[in-house]
Amino acid sequence: MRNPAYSQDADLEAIETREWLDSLDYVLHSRGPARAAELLRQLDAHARATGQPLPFSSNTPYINTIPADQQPRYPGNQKLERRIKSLVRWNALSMVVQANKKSDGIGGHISTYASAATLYEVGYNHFFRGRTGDFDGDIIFFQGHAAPGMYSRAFIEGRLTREQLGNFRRELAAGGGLSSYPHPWLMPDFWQFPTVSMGLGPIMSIYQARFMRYLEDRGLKPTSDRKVWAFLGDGETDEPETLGAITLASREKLDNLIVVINCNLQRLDGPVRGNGQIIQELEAIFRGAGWNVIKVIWGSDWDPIFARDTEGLLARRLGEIVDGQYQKYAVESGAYMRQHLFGVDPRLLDMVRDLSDDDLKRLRLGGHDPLKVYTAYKAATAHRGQPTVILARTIKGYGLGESGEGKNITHQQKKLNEDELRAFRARFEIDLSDEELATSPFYRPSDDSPELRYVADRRRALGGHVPARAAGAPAVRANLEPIFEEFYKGTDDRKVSTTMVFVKMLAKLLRDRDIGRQIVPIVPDEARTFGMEALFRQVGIYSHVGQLYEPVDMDTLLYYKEAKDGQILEEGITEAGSMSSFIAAGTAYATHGVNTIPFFIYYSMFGFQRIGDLIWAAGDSRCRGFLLGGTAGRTTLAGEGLQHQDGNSQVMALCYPNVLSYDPAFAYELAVIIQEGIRRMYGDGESLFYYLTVMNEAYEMAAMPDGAGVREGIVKGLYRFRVAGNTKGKLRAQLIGSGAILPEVIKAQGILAERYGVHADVWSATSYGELYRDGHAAERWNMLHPDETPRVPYVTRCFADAPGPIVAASDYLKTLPDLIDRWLPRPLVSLGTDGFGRSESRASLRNHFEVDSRFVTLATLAALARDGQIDAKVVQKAIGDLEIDPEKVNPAIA
Ligand SMILES: Cc1ncc(C[n+]2csc(CCOP(=O)(O)OP(=O)(O)O)c2C)c(N)n1
Ligand SMILES: [Mg+2]
Repeated sequence: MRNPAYSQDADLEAIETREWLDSLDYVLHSRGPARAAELLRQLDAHARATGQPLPFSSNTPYINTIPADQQPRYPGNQKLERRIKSLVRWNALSMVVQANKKSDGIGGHISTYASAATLYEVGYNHFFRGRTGDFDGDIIFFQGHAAPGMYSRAFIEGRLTREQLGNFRRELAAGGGLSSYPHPWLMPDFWQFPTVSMGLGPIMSIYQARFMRYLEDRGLKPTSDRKVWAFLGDGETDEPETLGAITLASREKLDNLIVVINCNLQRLDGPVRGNGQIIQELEAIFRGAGWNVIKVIWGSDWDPIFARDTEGLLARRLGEIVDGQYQKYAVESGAYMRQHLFGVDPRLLDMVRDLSDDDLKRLRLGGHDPLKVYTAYKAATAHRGQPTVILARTIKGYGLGESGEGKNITHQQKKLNEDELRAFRARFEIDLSDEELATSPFYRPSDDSPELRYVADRRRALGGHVPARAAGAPAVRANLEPIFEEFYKGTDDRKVSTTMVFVKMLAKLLRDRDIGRQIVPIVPDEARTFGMEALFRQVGIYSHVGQLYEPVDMDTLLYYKEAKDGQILEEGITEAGSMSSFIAAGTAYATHGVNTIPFFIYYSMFGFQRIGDLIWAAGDSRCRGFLLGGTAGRTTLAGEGLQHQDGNSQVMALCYPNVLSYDPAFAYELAVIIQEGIRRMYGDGESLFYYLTVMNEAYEMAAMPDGAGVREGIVKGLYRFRVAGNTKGKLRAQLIGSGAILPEVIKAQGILAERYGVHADVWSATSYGELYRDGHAAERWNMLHPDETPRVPYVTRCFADAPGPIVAASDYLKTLPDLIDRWLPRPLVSLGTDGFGRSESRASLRNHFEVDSRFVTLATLAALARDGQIDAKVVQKAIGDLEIDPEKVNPAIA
């Protein structure tokens, strides 16, 4: 350990330091902090102008940002609040202990909440505002692993029953249970945001705070002082999503955002930064990014010690100690701390001479001291012009004593033996007898006890309970037929892509008098890729400050227009950020009582594959809206190569229970699906969202075929697009195509008829996913209802009387068409794009992946031969005629 008095010229240096400090004190007192800051700035500039290499640091000393003499008075009854906090602590612990007694291995976390209890309780008693008639309440992202504490709080507030608490992590138990973590999907009246996949809460909170500004600036909500609070772990800051968007928050001056990082210096396996200091690291990052940083490191017990530190020795000493060592102090005795922390310098020892070893052991950290936490929260809520991060130091497993406080295993701690429970009871003064303790029962005093009356009073004063998820916003007009009608007609010989069609639809929706204002277009720097630049001018790009510069293209029609009431969220190159905006907009009906309709269009390969976990969180959040995978398809995107060519997303989308995924080929399909989506999500209020792939290949848009069942089929996932020219012919087949591969299938229909006398019907499969879900739903129902008339899957009904082999071609993995195989009358032949992409032309790619009209033709002939309807020689000859190389490489492994 280094001795702070290391210099030989220590005395001289001390005098010199004193002189400088005195000068600074003089300026501070006589001229104020602004002048002092200006002098420091000039000193720094002067020193740097000499060319000397001066180290840069954006750190402040390892002490509290707000000094003790600037603390406000604590407004609450600290004694009662401590009692309440102890009750919440007890029941949180009891929930986990009981759950694991009943069912070994059911899991749960004790130590996260144990370290964060004060951070939450000060919030519950003084800051977190609930929803009232004219105020929507604060928005709080709770740390996922602290969930037992929130349930316990809700129990004390009388919102949850003993039975519910007893069924923590047993959601399927009789009487209902509580989900392990915050899940709006599972507890839609309680949780607002899913946070437990680490890193997602922080990034979602930033975009939520920005979306609130967007709603206000666009006049969709009146301006308010609602706050977004985000609670996270210090280990969680290693996730790229946690820190990846913090400059957005400072750039946008989001002073409605307060992030509280519980710096217990530990994560799951051990210390977050054993050999460093996570608080200092985070301080530098956030200060560098332009945030207001408030460090809450030391509790009030330390104030008198710091008062003796006139030379800054203690602050310096504390700044030298690495986190692994701090953790050691948390588990060691006071004597150890005296010897190792203070013992390096007699002057430091002198500062604590009147404290016993027990006193030293009991010195509280900032994050466990309500006054320090209150001080930080108060300053954060009053701060203007910047977001605030509070770095609060705590001990993981605080109060668990020998059994877990500060231990490396504490994160996994789920059980406490009787001695440990007794120690906990004593420490937090819980009124339970020894006999009672054995079962670690839930404990709640009567409603008219001083504690519960206080709780009720505080919550009433703050507007009601949190967390609480409200549902509902006024429904959106369901009939959008006039907007979409024009797309039912074909384009004759004009070639357009489905992306162009989509952009046109979006432009029309934006212009609509009724719902135009509610549309939220979101792009991650790809608007030009999708030909959306006309929208820049039409509705503007959102910017809280408007446009402070003259855009270079000002003299053009489609200039880059930023505006305070701009409607497009142009997020820059961040799919994760865009998705967070999508979630904010798609859940605004619950968070803000406003039905905003997000359309997030992106390079399809960078969606499910890259930000799948955020899409999962959107599902959990009961999000609504449209995801559009642009430039989709493995062979549709020419020239780009394997990083961009998406043959995956339609398959991946299937994993998301409330995502409806479609691969439309024509404008009318897109029109029907979007209309249906708006009706279901915003008319009927269903909690689902859509994934639509749109392509950049231009071809003629067919007109919507006449006939009943086409619209229904588009929505259900399959309909007959075109019947064979000759349905009486001997050789028949059924061809299924989807998306940009449908035109290839239509072409194959012609080749088969003209050259091989095979008369095929063509089907458009808009959604294999929906067909798969429908098929399984029918099967399941039949299994459970053996004596009733069996249900027949929709796809089975479609092909009931359809003759000939069934061949499907898709721009996605073969597994996608294979999904419906079991419900077909004959085995499906599927063509798809398994394998890595290539930089090539569309035609070469479709040859390589074997999905063009030639391969659809060949596959059909091969299937007819398989069924004994034609001779193998015909197939052999076709291979030559179609110029197919039978020895070509297998694309699936190439
Ligand atoms: C994306 C993700 N990866 C891993 C985990 C598993 N996990 C749960 S808690 C935890 C450690 C949390 O440490 P920290 O953020 O410091 O929180 P603390 O409990 O210390 O407050 C880990 C790794 C997770 N929940 N999410
Ligand atoms: Mg931690």
